[in-house]
Amino acid sequence: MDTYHQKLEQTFRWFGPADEVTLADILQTGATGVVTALHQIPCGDVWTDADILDRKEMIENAGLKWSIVESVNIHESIKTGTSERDNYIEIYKTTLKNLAKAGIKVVCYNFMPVLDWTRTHLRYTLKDKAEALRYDAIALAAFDLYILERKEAFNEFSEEVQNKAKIYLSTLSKDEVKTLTETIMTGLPGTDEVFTIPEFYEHLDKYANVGKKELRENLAYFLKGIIPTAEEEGIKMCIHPDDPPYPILGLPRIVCNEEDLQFIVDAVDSDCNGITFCTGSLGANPANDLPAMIERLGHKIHFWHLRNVQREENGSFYEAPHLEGSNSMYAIMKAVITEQEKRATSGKGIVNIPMRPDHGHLILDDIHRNTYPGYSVIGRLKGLAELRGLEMGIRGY
Ligand code: DNO
Ligand code: MN
Repeated sequence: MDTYHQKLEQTFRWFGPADEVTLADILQTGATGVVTALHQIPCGDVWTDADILDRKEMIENAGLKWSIVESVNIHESIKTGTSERDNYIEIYKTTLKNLAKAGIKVVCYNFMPVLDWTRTHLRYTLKDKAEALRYDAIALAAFDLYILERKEAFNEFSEEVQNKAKIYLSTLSKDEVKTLTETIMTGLPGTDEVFTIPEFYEHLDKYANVGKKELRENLAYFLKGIIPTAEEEGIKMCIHPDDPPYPILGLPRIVCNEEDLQFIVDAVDSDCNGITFCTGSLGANPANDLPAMIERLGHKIHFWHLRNVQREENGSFYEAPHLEGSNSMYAIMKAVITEQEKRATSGKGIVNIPMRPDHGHLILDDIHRNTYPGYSVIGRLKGLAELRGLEMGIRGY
């Protein structure tokens, strides 16, 4: 096949046998690849050959391919830089070796302290009655100031935001306060983990001396530890950006913009030290010029997360339809295709880089399924179908 005519590899995230979305459903979306992880294994434990092969066989028996691991999560000791980190880095390397043995060679991870991605609302109703994930900066401030009661927060938010947050909180019922708390305190995707406030404070304490500089150093230390193994095994590591792309709840964030991504790829200069380019996460910051970032960092991108957000006031946003919202998916897709063509010409890098529609709305019968937040089936299928058409339209065939 002419390499110029290679399409992006279309993938779909699956949370494993516990997911309401089945592999048979995924096959019908037209995706050929599955993005999954062994969510049942606690963070910091090794992924054994047997467990990996079992999952791989399950996926292949359904007529699909396990294209990417998302994520092999990073133990908190690595992020905070404690003495146990070397042990956890060794475990991480063993997992990478075991994945390589099974032929799984792209691994997504993130370096967000304590919480993974954060939202304040999981069922925000749009005009067409679809339900979307939303991050309301005032609701987050209300939680931080008056529910978590974090002292430093009073120096971090302007008086205007503090007032708005107080008013916002006064409109909530007891149940709504509980829902807001649980939504923000949700831990790793694919688990039912929700932190209590005392548990969250325990974690927060561990970051007392870890600011942006230290967190960057700890990420560089981790990369120096694992990238040589990734190179030996032919594994492409790709870091997922922080979501939202700015510090929250007193925790530092270091994967928010081009400068951060450049620091990361420079920390260890290797093709195996790469990026998951998530347009939804990075796109929540209006200063991120996504097509320009793709042009400059493209050669380090091993995985595309394509989705859109509608930015609102004060850093709030909601997840918009894939082709609408604040970022031009047309301009993004053009930049993606340009990167592919560069690779096809130079012969360097995977040409049909995997993409997934990332999140989707709750639409039609999605409402009746108990899927993980953001990971509906019909909503994501709609996003995938739109992106597939956009790609084909831009290519002209
Ligand atoms: C957000 C989503 C998340 C993401 C993980 C990265 O944009 O893609 O579910 O996959 O936080 O490891
Ligand atoms: Mn993403």
